This record gives sequence, structure tokens and C-alpha cells, in this order.
Amino acid sequence: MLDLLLISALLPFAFGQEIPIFDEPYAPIFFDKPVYSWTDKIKMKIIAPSWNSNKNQIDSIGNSESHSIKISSRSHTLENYKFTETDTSSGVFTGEIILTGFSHDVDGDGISDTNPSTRGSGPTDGFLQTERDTSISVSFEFADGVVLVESVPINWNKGTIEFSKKNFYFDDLIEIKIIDADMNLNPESIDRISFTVFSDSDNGGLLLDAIETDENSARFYYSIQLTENSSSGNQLHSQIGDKIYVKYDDYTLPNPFSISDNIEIIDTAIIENPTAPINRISSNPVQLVNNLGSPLKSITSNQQIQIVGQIENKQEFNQNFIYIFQVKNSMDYVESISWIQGELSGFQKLDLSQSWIPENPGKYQIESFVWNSFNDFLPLSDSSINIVLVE
Ligand SMILES: [Ca+2]
Ligand SMILES: [Ca+2]
Ligand SMILES: [Ca+2]
Ligand SMILES: [Ca+2]
Repeated sequence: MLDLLLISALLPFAFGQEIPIFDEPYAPIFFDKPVYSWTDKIKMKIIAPSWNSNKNQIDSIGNSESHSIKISSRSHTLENYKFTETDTSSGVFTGEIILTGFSHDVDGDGISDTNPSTRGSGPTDGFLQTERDTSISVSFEFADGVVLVESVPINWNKGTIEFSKKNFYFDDLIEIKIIDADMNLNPESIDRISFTVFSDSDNGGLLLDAIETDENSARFYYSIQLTENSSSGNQLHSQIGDKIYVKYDDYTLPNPFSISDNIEIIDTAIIENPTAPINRISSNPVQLVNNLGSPLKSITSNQQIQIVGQIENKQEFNQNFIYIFQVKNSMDYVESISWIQGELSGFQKLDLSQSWIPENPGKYQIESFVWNSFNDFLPLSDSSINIVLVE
């Protein structure tokens, strides 16, 4: 048998061979994929020109006890399965079957999601039960006592889930893609996979069904959008700066996982602020006023004055800020520093003031800065500098 298999593997494609040469069997068996999942469709092809017995009609092979085609998993077999010629005189014979796996719960709800069954006589109506980590063998008794065998592995696969990008803006359409060949439970209809999507602002998020892109793709897509309101439908509650998450539980895992194992498959993305940090807040130059709020024309030492700054949020979203006043004397020595921490709502304007008593006459420099936080010191506005003369 090993010799025969080697010969069949080494022989090149050839057509038009009319008389079977039984000691040089030429009937290689081909599969349309190198490996299958447990509920795949398998398309098979046998090149057997000598079985093109009538050049004017479609011949068939395999459906007789004497020269049978058998398709087997470890514990189930389709006997005498018919393959038919692709054309009246091609000498190429094809058949297909659908694997039906075994009884298994693929989504953790306690209910099996498969319909294992072995039936059919060919060329396209066959169903075959299979196990995980096995192979499907196709054998054809090409000539009396000459049996050709070819086999192909069956595996489960670890699924993948991903956002279409790593960074989104709030108004973007957010696409989610799941690939798991094991969840193409029916290769002739559209399947679905349940997944969850959630955000830092809404840990509960949404439970959704990704939909297979076509009957036999094993690729599942879904699109969501973000909302400032509560999550519902395909709208996830979130805000700028959030991380968002998608999660799918894979209950069909390959070796070395056991058949009853499941794991969470997760991807994340960031909701980015479309405004560059330096443009998020505008800051007007500071003004010096007296305690009644009137602008000062001149300043004398030991007079209490108010330094007033004004900032404005240039975005429609809330923005945290730290506003810093700093006063330096003519020696470049910092005489006073203070800050105000807060949050601006969308497009909000805010006046900020700080009192200061210059002790000595001289030239002072008043600086103001706007940062996002003391953690990463991101400037949200250009800094401003005022020179003040104290008499
Ligand atoms: Ca024919
Ligand atoms: Ca289930
Ligand atoms: Ca499908
Ligand atoms: Ca899987």
C-alpha cells in the first residue's frame, strides 16, 4: 500500500490515458484544502481517465461494491460513495461531503449546537460525523485489489477577534472581525458568533452576534458606533480617551487544549481625541486687576493685586486641566507659583484668578501654563508671558 501511495503522489497530472494499467495505477485523490475543521465541506477529486468508459456521457465511479469509494473518519464511514465525471469525457471525477462533527456546546449555554449525522450516497449529498484531531480518509478501489487511499487532517482552531483599527475617533464606524473556522457550523448557511463589546465607561457593554460574511467563509463581521447616551442596539456608550474591548469565548480549541476547555479571546482599541493637545484649550494673556476687578494702570509694591487668566475649551467634550500661574523677579527667581485644577465642559469659558502682593519694586515676569495633568504634563495651550513693572 505504501508503494502505491508513493507512486500516486509522484505521478504528474495527465489526461487522455484510456486503458487502465493496473500495475501502474493512476488515480490520485485531491482535496480542496490541506486541512479542515469539524463541520467543513470537503470537495474531492479523483483523476481516473481509465474510468471514462463512455466518451459521450458523464460516467460515475465509487458506487459499486466491486470498486467502491469509502470516505471515513475515525469511527464513521460512507460506503460506495458516488463521484461523477466533471464532463462527458474529462476522466476527472468529483464528489463532496459535509462534515457534521460531534455533539458539542460551542457557546457555553449548555446546549449542543451540532447535528452529527452520517448519511448520503454521493456525489454531493453526503454527511459524515467526525471527531476532533483526526483525519478523513478517501479510498477508491481503482482496479481489482488495487485500493488508493488519501487522507487529510481535521483540527479545531483558536479563533481571532479584532477591531479594524487600533485607534478610532468618536464618530467612526467601528468594525469588528472574528475568524474561527470551527464556527462555520453549516457550510451552506450563514452562521453567527456571539461576542461582547464594552468600554471603560460601560463595563457591561453590549452582547452582539457577528454574522458570517457568506455561507462558507468562517469570517464573522459586525459594526458598532459610539454614543454619549446609554448603550443599546449597536451603539456603545463611551467617551474620548476610553479603551474599548471586544471579547469572544472560544469553546472549540485545538490541542493541547481539551475538548471541554474554553478561553476568552480579546482585542482592544483606543478612542482618540481628534484635536491635537495644544489646540484643546485657548488661553488669553493674564490681566492685572485690583480687588474690585478694575484693571490696574500702575502697580506699587506691597499692593494686593489679582492676576486673572481666561481659558476656553475648544472642543465639544469635557476636558480636564491644570492652570498654573508663575511669577518671576528680574533675577529669574520664582517668587510665587500656584495652580488651579478642574474640568471644562464643552466650549466652556472660565476666568481664573490668583492674588499676589509684590514685595519690592522691579520688573516681574508673569507666566501662565495649561496642562492636562501632573502625570504627563501635556500642554493644552500655548503658554503666555507678561512683563510687569512694579513701582
Ligand atoms: Ca465519460
Ligand atoms: Ca450551545
Ligand atoms: Ca456557514
Ligand atoms: Ca475555535
